[in-house]
Amino acid sequence: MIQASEILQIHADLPRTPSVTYRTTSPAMALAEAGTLAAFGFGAGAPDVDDTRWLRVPLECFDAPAPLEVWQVDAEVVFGRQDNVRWSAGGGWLFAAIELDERTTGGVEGAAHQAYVELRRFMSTRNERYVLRIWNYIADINLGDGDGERYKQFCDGRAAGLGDFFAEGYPAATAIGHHHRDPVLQIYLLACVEDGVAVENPRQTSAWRYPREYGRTSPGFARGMLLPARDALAISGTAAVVGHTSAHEGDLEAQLEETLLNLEALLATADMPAGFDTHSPLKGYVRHATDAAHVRELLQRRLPSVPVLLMHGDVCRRELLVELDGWRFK
Ligand code: 3EB
Repeated sequence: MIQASEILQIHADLPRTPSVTYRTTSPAMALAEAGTLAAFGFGAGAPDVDDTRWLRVPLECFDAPAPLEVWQVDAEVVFGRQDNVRWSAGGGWLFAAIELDERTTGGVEGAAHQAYVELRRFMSTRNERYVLRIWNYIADINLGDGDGERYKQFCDGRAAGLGDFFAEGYPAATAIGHHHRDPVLQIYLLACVEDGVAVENPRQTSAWRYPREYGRTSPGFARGMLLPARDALAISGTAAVVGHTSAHEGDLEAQLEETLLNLEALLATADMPAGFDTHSPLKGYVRHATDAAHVRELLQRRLPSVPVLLMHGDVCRRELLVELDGWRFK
């Protein structure tokens, strides 16, 4: 018979959920703090720091100065590099990142293929077997038409590189277009020694079931992922997609409202507290820089007290003007 004390023990052994904060500090300060697993700088102004836990994300932030994003665990952190993959680990958690220049891979499909092959090969050497959350930042994501659109080429390469890696279930994910002058594909992930619980959104068709019109290869991602300790939800890139259809073409405000309805439905499905507050850092990706002030004002009104980083980024469907992702901590 299992004793209550053993159940508590099992629970206590689960990796403690990392913290995610946005703050105005220097990379050196953030990286020197105990338990820093990763720190992110945004845009061309982010400094180059020789530490595998530091990542410069090729998206411009509309806040000046751009805050850093910092991930911290309650443990010692070790870090290193293996071929093109830089990584750090501690407390049962793993951060891994890869950046490939498409000019060395023959385009975006080749870059996605190679990046996922390398990430997969690296993951096979690790105890943190469960990839719970992935971010993909892609140059000129909406360039090209129909099946030739670069996002669709990315999806083809990603699926080919992954093979059966996510056969047991997809992680939560984001895929956003960047405007960096170099055609770099950047992918980073958070993995854990324990599995999470994938959550789908009752308002949205699961991405892997999207019909053919959205491309040869359906994107493989879950709408959200509960971390093993069940006290945090990783929220995938979420836009005004209802069923599988883009809603409110050309109407920024209506798209944002629809996105918030999607997020509320996701929280309810995940059994997380309703609404967003100081414990739910979010990112907003805005297609047109001229919409940034409007999006900031709408979010301040609708989600007061929520830490939001507003970034210049393109949603993978060209009719979509804004997307949100982030975290809901209990
Ligand atoms: C959507 O709802 C928006 O290709 O990994 C969101 C999150 C989107 C992840 C991906 C794509 C991806 O379909 C697009």
